[in-house]
Amino acid sequence: MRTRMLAAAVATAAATTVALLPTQAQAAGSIHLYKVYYDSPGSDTRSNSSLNAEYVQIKNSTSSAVQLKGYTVRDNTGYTYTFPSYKISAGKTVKVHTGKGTQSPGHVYWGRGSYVWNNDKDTVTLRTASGAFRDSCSYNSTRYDYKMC
Ligand SMILES: [Ca+2]
Ligand SMILES: [Ca+2]
Repeated sequence: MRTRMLAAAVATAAATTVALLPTQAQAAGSIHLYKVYYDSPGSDTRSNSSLNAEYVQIKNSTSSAVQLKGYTVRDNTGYTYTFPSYKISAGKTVKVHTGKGTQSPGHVYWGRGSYVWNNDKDTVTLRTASGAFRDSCSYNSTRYDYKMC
């Protein structure tokens, strides 16, 4: 009887530890900027496909899905994209394309008719729906077409 109670106590302790794990993993992860592809391949013709080859990629490194509705991506000039309802799964990324398109898993569209990310230098700023700062990513080089943030 005593042994059985001890086993039950150990099982309870183990269950408590498991229940705490997601919180700890979430604290380790974040919603952050992953990559900015600021000079789309080829001539900058402003075609929609060229505009969409310019994008900012955001990653969810937490262990939970996160609703991004109201999150904003802003450039140095102040051009701002506000996320519609979009749930990003744990460990996944989403690209914010500059041009027009239909939202699909991993892709949302700013809907602009001109580029937003300067080819030489700019700063990407990511904020939550309440305006809290999440991340920023700056670059200052024409040697590369993109930057891993
Ligand atoms: Ca280009
Ligand atoms: Ca800009």
